[in-house]
Amino acid sequence: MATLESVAQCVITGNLGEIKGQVQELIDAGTAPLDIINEGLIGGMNIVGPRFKAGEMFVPEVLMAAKAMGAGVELVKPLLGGDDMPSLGKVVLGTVKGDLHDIGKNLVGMMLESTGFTVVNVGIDVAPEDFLKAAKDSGAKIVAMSALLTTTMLAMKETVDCFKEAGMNDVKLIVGGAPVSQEFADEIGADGFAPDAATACDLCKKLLGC
Ligand code: B1M
Repeated sequence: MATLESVAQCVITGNLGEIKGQVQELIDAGTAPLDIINEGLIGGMNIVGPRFKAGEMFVPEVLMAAKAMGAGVELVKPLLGGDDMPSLGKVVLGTVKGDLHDIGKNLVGMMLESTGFTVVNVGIDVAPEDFLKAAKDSGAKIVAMSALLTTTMLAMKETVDCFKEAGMNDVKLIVGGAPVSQEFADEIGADGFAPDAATACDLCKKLLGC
């Protein structure tokens, strides 16, 4: 019999084969859609994040967990009024100009969505002006940048400068990616650094006071 705990377990183990049946069973039994999301699906992802951070889970497993979570969310979403779908806030996410690496960035996006943020994924090779436009258009209060090359880290500083010049000081700019460090973030005037996807979620929550 499906329970909120067994749905959480399907997320943790990335069990794409079973999660839809389990979520449907809960829906048919009259379980509140928000409970399925908060206690079942997000509940599972709340276990995955810290395990990934602690090195107890690896990238493929986290991707499977995020996929399973997505499959569950798809079933529950139509049952929620648009306004009921909980969102902690909007985050613009992209890989900086000149950089085509997107595996880590997408992982951060999936984890942010799983945590409850609305993610505006602007893709790869994103110029500073395009980050700025996306933040203005979406009203996001956080812009998260990813860079995997030492050479493209410089585009992070260009983006920070671009926001400063535009007077967009209420938008928090955060950075991450293998060559990036807290020291570098401080040096370029970014508002935060996250070494991994789980920490990126914690950082966004902290910056928005969630
Ligand atoms: Co490239 N590549 N690559 N590559 N590539 C690296 C990064 C490199 C370290 C390999 C090496 O030489 N050892 C090296 C960079 C050297 C350097 O500058 N220090 C390198 C190079 C040189 C290049 C090319 C220049 C190679 C060439 O063409 N001569 C070229 C550049 C293309 C370009 O971008 N303009 C290139 C191309 C490619 C591929 C296209 C083949 C492919 C990318 C495919 C894709 O992304 N769709 C690729 C890959 C796969 C890699 C490696 C092997 C793996 C990267 C990865 O996906 N890691 C990488 C070597 C390595 O890291 N072992 C390498 C897994 C991913 C989950 O981790 O992205 O670090 P990561 O994300 C983590 C955290 O960093 C953090 O959270 C994630 C999850 O925990 N995080 C954030 C990431 N973004 C964040 C944003 C945040 C917060 C946290 O916002 C706040």
